[in-house]
Amino acid sequence: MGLFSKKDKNKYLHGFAKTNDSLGKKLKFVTENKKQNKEDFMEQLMVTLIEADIGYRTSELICDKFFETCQNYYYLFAKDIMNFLGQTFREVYFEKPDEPIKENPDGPTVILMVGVNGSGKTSTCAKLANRYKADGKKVAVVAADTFRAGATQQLQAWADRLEIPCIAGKDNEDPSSVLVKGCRYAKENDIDYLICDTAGRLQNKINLMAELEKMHRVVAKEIQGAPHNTWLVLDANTGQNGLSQAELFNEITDLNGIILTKMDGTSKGGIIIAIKNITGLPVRFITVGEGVEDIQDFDFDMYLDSIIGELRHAN
Ligand SMILES: Nc1nc2c(ncn2[C@@H]2O[C@H](COP(=O)(O)OP(=O)(O)OP(=O)(O)O)[C@@H](O)[C@H]2O)c(=O)[nH]1
Ligand SMILES: [Mg+2]
Repeated sequence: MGLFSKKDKNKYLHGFAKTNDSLGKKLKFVTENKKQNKEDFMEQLMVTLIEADIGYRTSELICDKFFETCQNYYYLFAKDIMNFLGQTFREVYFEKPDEPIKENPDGPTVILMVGVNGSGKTSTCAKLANRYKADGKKVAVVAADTFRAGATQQLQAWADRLEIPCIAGKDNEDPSSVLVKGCRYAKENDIDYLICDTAGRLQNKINLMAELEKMHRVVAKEIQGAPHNTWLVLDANTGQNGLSQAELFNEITDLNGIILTKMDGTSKGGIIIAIKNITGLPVRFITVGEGVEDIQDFDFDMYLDSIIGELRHAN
């Protein structure tokens, strides 16, 4: 576990505590209930997975794969079942390997944050900015949410606290024009990471698609390959609705990652496996609180360990 300090590990456990409480404990109950027959077991497993927001399609896939492995054995201890389940989660998650996060070797790396209202875009911009700054990088944020009154001020306040530049426009200015300003500032000032906040307004698919397309087009003109990363910010508490959001945004724009927010408040951590399995999009980061440091890299093995680790190693 070299990647994580003990402090990080505790934070991780905190982020998945509720998922561990629900999914982990229910799986424990299902696997330790020895009186049931195979059909009952599989049914209970399916229900438990669906309740953890793994979704019907992905839960069915997990159950099928798991059943294939188990049928080769006459008797399995609860610990073995848990290990096979962990292995199945892993297989399903990594069916499509995670692409590494894109970096621009020749100038600013541009990150565009998109997502619906209140999902956590603005605060995640600040958390990411803080994180890159702590790594010694030059960071700036762009307030391209010109739609909601007060949105620019909100990002500006974070930027002031972090002592980083915030490039902003006027209320109702075209967000793409603010992005252009941000890109120009980044090039002129040798910025390493330009993190762009966008509006979370709910609008129809056609308008949203047109707006996101324009944003991509204008930044690509300013900086080669930009935006290098377009991340969908999803509130983990929204469950299966989050999965629909991921499918919709993935269809209408060129996403290459997900940031799952508010993991501290949900027991539905199974959504991570569903999103990856259905959309192929990797979870890049999770956020686990409102503080600027409450952001973690997503690490699948750490995640698995947080939810079913104890059960896999139990005697
Ligand atoms: N507990 C908890 N709260 C969070 C987390 N991330 C964001 N929040 C809170 O969620 C609320 C919305 O966050 P914002 O960052 O303003 O969300 P947004 O997507 O920018 O919202 P709009 O600009 O209105 O679309 C704020 O109160 C945040 O403090 C998290 O990881 N945990
Ligand atoms: Mg916002």
